[in-house]
Amino acid sequence: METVAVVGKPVKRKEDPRFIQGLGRYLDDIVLPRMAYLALVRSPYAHARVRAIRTDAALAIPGVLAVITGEDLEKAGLAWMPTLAGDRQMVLATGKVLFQYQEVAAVVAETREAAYDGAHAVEVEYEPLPVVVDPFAALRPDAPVLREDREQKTNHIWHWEVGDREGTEAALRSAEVVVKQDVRFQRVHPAPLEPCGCIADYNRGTGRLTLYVTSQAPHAHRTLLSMVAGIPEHLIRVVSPDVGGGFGNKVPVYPGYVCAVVASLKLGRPVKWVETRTENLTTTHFARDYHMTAEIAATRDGRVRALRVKTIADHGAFDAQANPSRYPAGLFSICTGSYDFPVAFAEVDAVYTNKAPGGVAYRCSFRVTEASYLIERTMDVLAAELGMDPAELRRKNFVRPEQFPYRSALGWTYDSGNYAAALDLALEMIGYADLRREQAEKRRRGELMGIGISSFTEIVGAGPSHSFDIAGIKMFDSCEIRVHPTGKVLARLGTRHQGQGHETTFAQVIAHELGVPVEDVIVEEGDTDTAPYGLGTYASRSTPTAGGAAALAGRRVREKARKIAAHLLECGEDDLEWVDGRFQVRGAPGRSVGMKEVAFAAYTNPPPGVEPGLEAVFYYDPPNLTFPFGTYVCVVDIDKGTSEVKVRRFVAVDDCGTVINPMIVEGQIHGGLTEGYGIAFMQEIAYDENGNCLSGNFTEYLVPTAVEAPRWETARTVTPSPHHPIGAKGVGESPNVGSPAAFVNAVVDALSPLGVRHIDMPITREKVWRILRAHGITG
Ligand code: PCD
Repeated sequence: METVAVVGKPVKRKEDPRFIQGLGRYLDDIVLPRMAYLALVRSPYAHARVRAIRTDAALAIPGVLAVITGEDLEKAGLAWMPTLAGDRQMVLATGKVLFQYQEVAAVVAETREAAYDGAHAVEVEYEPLPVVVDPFAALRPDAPVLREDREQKTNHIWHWEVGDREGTEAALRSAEVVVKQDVRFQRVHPAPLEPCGCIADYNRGTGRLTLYVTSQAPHAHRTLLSMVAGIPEHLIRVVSPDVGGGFGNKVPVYPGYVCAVVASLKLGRPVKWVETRTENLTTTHFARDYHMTAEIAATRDGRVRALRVKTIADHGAFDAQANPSRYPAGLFSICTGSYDFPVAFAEVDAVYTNKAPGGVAYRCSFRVTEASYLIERTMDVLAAELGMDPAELRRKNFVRPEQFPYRSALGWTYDSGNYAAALDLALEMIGYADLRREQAEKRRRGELMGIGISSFTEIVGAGPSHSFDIAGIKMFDSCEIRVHPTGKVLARLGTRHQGQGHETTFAQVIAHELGVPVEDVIVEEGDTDTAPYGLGTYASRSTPTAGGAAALAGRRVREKARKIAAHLLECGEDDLEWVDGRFQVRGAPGRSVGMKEVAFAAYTNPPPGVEPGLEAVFYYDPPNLTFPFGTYVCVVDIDKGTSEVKVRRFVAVDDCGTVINPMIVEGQIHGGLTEGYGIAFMQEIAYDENGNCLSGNFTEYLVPTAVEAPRWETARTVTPSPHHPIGAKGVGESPNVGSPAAFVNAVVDALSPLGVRHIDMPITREKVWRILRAHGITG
């Protein structure tokens, strides 16, 4: 079937036949000749001085080839690596360890088993030191200084602020109503099903290093590796094979990668390192861990006048957040959300503790989830204070459609939006008025039912080069299109999907622009030897950036195709119109050619003076970010006997502008809502007072399955981005950004007759039980 106008169609995912047949090629599927394995020795202590490391017993184990320690790396100048946040992180411990399971030594062996046996046989002498797990305690003057390597002798890392401090303060002082709420976003983890890993393959013959790695950003990894290890960039090839979920976890560079590279350089053999689930949960990047306080000033009749936010950010042992350079707290300043605050001020202080480093944007455009949760939670606190319906309060304060492009008090220019439309649709779908009546009735009978609303605004598509870079590299993205003589198309992009469906959606965009069937376009990502330079896939940036590049590269191909078409149709270029995916002579619908004929002519019969071939590359630097939004409504019933919170209904109305593939977008929403559900009710990376991680596997860190997940009801409104080439905004993160507040607001609403105003996540059954028991409702 010839499908041409394919943007907006639920095209089946081109990648799925290989995935559902088990024919995907993930990192651990790759086995190279003479490949050795690497395992890491990790610290059992959260804070300790390393007195000695003895490797003889490990080296005596059959099959063990080498043991690498921090001292060895020091000689190569690689004991520490720079982080994206401008800090540095130990690759292997030198002097001391700063968090439990920190990397202490690496053992390389002929087999994976021997590598692990070797790792167990490395003897490390530790001298335990006092542990600091609480960031507030870490800031006290008597707290032990964790990072002795830094000049600054405190655990405070940095202070960041934005907005109008005095103006906000004045508005708070003179306000008719002020609410203040402490809100914690607990430490969570992206926990992709496939953990992180790599194979470093240094070839002494060619001098080339190939790094196969579970990477969301292969080009950035190549450049960073070249800068850190001093290997010329053209001698490095980074290949990110099929990736089994990224969720931000596969953006950073981890010590295991560096160790594998060093081992391969040392041995001249390929070296594979794949982490275990426990290593993934306890050492690769966590997310969130923000302790926030919000204050809203408002009028009695519910008009917001000011927002003030103060945050303590727990960064663990190293400041290793993956953020664009200029934004130490990511895009947290989107915390005014969907509301027209005349003035606002936000500040964040980052702190070291004896916990794993990170601060990755887990399904979140760099701290947007924290911001969105905070404002959506606090708006409900304000509604409760005013005795106002939370939907009404939101509607009253929304940025109105005619205000776009809207400049927020904290400096963002929102591209487009219609917040009331999404709210109205969601309320209508869920039957809001009836639910409130039902709730009133149930309350009279002492039953606990709650309705929670979240009208979030996202900010995705990092980003415009005027403000976005990572380690100096501007955050554009790219697409290269080659049209073969028979009209079939190969497209390569600088992004790297991990399950999102780019092989389908970008093929749709390109097919649409070229007027070819979507089946005829193959999309490749992830190999730095072939793909054009791009910054990768995270922060819902692929559609806003590479998606724009795909459309514009397609149009660039079409510009050349027009010359060839004019030659074939023996007319002037200006006489041609682009109609239904074909070049047609104006006023003569019978005379037309499609891309297939043009492509053949490009190689067999190009017009005089026109270069043969038909290809184009486009590096797209977006003028602005895109601002997807939506309203989620959740209905819960709480069982007073068991303390179970049952999500009865969940309606999600999303607006991501032009939709490329509605089926894929729907899948993205389901996935993100399920993750949001896990965060709201089940998950926390927790530590005891000695810094022992209590959430090191899937029996302690719970991942929702189809059994727990509620039934999602989805719908959409469409407000195109005015600046994106096809009007699309990102969407992958929205459900994770918007949903936690909807869940929590619903539970708090259910318990509000008991005087409950806020509950921190995860809302476990135990937490609910404690509240019910305190009110004598349950035994
Ligand atoms: N789309 C469409 N339309 C529109 C938009 C969108 O269709 N309008 C689609 C596209 O194309 C793709 C998807 O959808 O396919 C998505 O997109 P976006 O939003 O743009 O995004 P991206 O960039 O692509 O991706 C990223 C995201 C993120 S960020 C995350 S986390 C997650 C999500 O994505 N991850 C994941 N989703 C997912 N899925 C899967 N399957 N897997 C994964 O891993 Mo970060 O920052 O990284 O944390």
